Amino acid sequence: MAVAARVEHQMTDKGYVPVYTTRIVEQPWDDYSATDHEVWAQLFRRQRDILVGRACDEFLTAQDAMGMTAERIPRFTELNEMLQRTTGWTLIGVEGLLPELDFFDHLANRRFPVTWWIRRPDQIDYISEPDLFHDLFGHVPLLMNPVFADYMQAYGAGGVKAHALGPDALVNLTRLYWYTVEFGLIRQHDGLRIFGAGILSSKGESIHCLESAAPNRIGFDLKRIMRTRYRIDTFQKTYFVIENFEQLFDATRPDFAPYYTELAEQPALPASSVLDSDKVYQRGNGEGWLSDGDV
Ligand code: HBI
Ligand code: FE
Repeated sequence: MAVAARVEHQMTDKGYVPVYTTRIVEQPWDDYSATDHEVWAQLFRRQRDILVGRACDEFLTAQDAMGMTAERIPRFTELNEMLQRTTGWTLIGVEGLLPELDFFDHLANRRFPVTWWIRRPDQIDYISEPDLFHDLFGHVPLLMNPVFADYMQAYGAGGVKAHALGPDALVNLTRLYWYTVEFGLIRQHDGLRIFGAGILSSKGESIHCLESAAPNRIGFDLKRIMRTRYRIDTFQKTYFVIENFEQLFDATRPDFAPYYTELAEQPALPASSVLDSDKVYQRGNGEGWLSDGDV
């Protein structure tokens, strides 16, 4: 296992939490052990099997184009050559979660922080914090898509502004990231597909989000999302569905400040709520649409 003194713990009002450094680290590629590469290989094969027909075409195509394979943990330097040629993003190595303002500032400058270490074999099915597999496998391929790449930068710029406005604005904006970049679905010509990295890096949720009758699948609506609470400890109760990546980028064109003011007057919505104004999508998998009767 590649190791470094990466985590310290600190007692806060949220309990005993890990605190990471904000420094940028060079990926210690030569230090990855055979076990690290095996964990990558196992996760990579398992997810690719599940994601054909479930992940959006843009994701699968980009992942292949980047040369990500099960064989070995990718080198950031190699992925960066490809990203530079396409959308101009740069991956930077980090120890783990960054303070929000640091994170937003990187995105606003087209730098995507990637955790350098990979989970242990006993954490294959679940890890509560982002590791290299989540960050690289889940987030990086779509940075090759020009429209999604611009959306990520716009989100970062919006984050820097929200941070200056205060904690309530930040709560609203963070929900947007959660319900799009992490847990978003997209409607493709043949049915609903996944584009959110939190789903793409999870075996259970990749199946649940499309095939379970339990969660809501609701049309993307910016202010609706900004009002909606989310769960970090179970599968999502609601997924929001975009029609295409342009819709996502277009939503970030306006200044969000008036939205935050408007939303401050309204109560937050529970994660599982459905409103009369919601566009509700039927459950769909790679085989196309299912009618109400099939659910
Ligand atoms: N830091 N490295 C890293 N990766 C994230 O996804 C991340 C973060 N810091 C904050 C954060 N995400 C969330 O607060 C998002 O809402 C932006
Ligand atoms: Fe993530």
